[in-house]
Amino acid sequence: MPLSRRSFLTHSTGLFLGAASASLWLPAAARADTIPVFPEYYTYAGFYPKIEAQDYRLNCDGLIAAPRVFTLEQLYGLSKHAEVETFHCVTGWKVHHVAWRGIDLASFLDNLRPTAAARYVVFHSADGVYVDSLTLEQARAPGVILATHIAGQPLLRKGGYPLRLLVPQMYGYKSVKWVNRVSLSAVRPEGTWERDGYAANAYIRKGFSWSDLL
Ligand SMILES: Nc1nc2c(c(=O)[nH]1)N[C@H]1C(S)=C(S)[C@@H](COP(=O)(O)O)O[C@H]1N2
Ligand SMILES: [Mo]
Repeated sequence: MPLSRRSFLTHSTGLFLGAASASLWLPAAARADTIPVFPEYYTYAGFYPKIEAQDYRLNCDGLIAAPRVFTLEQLYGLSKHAEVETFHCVTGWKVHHVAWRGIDLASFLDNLRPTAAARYVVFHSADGVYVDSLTLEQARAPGVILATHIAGQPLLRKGGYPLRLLVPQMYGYKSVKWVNRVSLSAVRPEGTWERDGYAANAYIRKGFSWSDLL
């Protein structure tokens, strides 16, 4: 996504001010107890689902021992994995030092007992539109969580409340917001961004990005 003229001016000013002052005017240096401001809160569906805690359910189905349904209370009970990560959007922005808490996906999947035929984990959003997937191996990688909290507080509505995937090794488009269904499958459905030509295996590439200048 090209920089708008206004944000280019902001970037240029930042370069003149020098690196030392950068943390004063950017979300990059968010405090651990303050929810960091993301440059964008995307909604491919065109709206932010409004999900009430008591109505929310996570449905797990497909190639697992038996279908399962979790309430938010049950999920909060499993949400024990804390980590701090840089969040990268493929369009160029990133947010440093984001403190997440969530459910370790590897152990969650073990608990669902995928059948031998299961190869992919498909994440559906309550927005009814957005979908993405991981291979079972990618889903079991360290740090991959179903996030419930950011900076010690429940996710923001626009940030995926009450549950979003977080795949720290990959670009943000893999990290489905408002997850309400996890389905194990033998085939990989095309993800929302893959339809537009983006990689299914969206590992973050090292190298130049505009936001490195911030
Ligand atoms: N349901 C849903 N999940 C989504 C998106 C979306 O539009 N809808 N956008 C993705 C993209 S491209 C990115 S970079 C991150 C952005 O997270 P944020 O919207 O919390 O900043 O969410 C991802 N997950
Ligand atoms: Mo993104």
